[in-house]
Amino acid sequence: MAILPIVTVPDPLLKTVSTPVEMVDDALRAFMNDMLNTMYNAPGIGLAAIQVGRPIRVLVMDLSDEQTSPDPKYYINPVVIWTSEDMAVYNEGCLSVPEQYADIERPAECKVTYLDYHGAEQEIHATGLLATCIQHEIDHLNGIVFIDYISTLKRGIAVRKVKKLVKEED
Ligand code: GNR
Ligand code: NI
Repeated sequence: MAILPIVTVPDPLLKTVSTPVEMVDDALRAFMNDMLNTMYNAPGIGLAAIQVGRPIRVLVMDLSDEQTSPDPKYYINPVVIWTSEDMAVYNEGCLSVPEQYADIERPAECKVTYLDYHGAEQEIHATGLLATCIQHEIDHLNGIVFIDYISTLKRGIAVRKVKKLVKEED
């Protein structure tokens, strides 16, 4: 299993609208496991394929804490079919915007349809952190990063800090 390089802002790849997956096969499953490995290594709780440079509508997630056993989740071609009227605020971060955080308001609950690891159709009613995280990840599939919701001034500061961080890495 590989650890893939993570794309960071302001890479224009992150603005890409990703394309639906046509077939859930072993090659896709191997890629999704590379994504999970990359996510665990970072570490993070979710990852969209575009964050490792592949513009396809695939997400992986694991919301288990360090105490409990791993709980990897795979979401292929996810579609939000319902959102609650009540909203929730969460202090979000993103592996593509390392070390930057902002309070983001989103629907507190949502229903999502998707294909699972085996290509079977599924539907979930997400609440709490799952609702926040899955909306954050589906935003990535549509070329949206959480800092797109904050002021232009704050976004500029965040992007500048990430550029500096990335530059100091090499
Ligand atoms: O690891 C992550 N943590 C997180 C925290 C609050 C809201 C969303 C997230 S997702 C993020 C990983 C990531 O960048 N996924 O796209
Ligand atoms: Ni993210």
